[in-house]
Amino acid sequence: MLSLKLLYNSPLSTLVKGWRKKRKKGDAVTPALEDSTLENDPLRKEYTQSIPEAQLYRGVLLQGYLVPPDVLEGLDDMEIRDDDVFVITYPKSGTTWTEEIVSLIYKGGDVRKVEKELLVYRVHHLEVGRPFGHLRFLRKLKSPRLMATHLPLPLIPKQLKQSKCKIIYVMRNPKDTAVSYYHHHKMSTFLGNTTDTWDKFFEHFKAGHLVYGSWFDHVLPYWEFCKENPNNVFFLTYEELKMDLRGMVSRLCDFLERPLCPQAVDTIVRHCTFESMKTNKMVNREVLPITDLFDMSKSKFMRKGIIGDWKNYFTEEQSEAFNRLCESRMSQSDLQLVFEPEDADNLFKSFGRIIHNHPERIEIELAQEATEDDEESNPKYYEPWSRPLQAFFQVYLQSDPLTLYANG
Ligand code: PPS
Repeated sequence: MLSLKLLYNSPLSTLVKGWRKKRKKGDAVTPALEDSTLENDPLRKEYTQSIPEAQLYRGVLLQGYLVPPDVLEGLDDMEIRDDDVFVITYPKSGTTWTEEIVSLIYKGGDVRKVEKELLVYRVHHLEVGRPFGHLRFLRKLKSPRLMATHLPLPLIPKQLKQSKCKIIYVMRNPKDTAVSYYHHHKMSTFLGNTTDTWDKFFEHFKAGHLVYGSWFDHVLPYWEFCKENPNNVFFLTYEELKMDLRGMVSRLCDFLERPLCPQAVDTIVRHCTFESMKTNKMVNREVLPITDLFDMSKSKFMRKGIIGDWKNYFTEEQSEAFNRLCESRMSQSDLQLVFEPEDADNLFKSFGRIIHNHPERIEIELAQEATEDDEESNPKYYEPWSRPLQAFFQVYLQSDPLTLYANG
């Protein structure tokens, strides 16, 4: 059994750290605390100081434990295979959930094949791994490789952006993501087991200080990337998994070109409910090759698993301030966010998907548009590709731009 304390805070750490070459200004990876701009930003500095061995990879803050700099430096040129599968997320967006589903799809829905193997050995993290030889390990994996990353789009391997391999991007509404990430910071040794209050954490999230950076900088480029590559990038939301797990598992089977019989899909659905995953030691992080990654007395990894928990944390002012931030950061985007289970339910009933501008949804919308008598006086549905018009609707016509639906 390995321990982070042993790896990073004992004489053994000189091996791990000493082996890391001294990095200088201009390198792709540098110690985050050497960033001179921190001096002008005390709040960001405070957060950066709270992350053990924090590092900057091309300007994006990353944890220091178990993210070896040589891996980051080798990622650009990593070879990607056409049959690789990647799950990509901003942290706390439904990574584990999607990984377990994908892993089971590749095992033909046979849960016996995952009962005794930890998820971390079935779906491999791109940038988080063993302190030595992680890239080599990934290179040696047999196909099809199932992998996951939290890296923002500009930082993923170059070939991954051009490859035919399958990418599943999972988004969760940023308010619930923030709350889940807050608890994750409390429980995670590699994030410093923060004792910050929610109010302080919220300020960091809003300002984009956190490990892996700003939620908006993560999600929005991937959304555009998905629209440019609809055949090999599937954009999925946590809320969609929550509303219709069966439907989304079936869609994932289609996307991955791994058809399964209805019984196998049912088995995956039963296995991947929150209740089932919460007690499943192969996924709930209670058993891990490194023993002290998480302090489960602070929070459980499988914590609540719901849409809308943010309402138990955000004050009204925080919620409004965050809505304004969404408006300003997303006014040019047609990406749909859903913060309430009821809204998710309504969208699902109307379209079978939450994501606006998803190819499936465009078809339904176009059909509905065709039946509108007077489109101009009732701008309920806008042409998904008409960005300026849409931005206008979002900003000026909607009482709550976050539901992204005009009134009426
Ligand atoms: S991580 O650390 O980035 O890999 O975390 P990630 O797996 O992305 O997200 C963890 C949150 O997902 C919830 N989760 C689920 N919710 C519903 N159903 C299922 N099956 C499920 N599996 C994981 C998990 O509880 C975390 O959310 P919160 O809100 O903290 O409960």
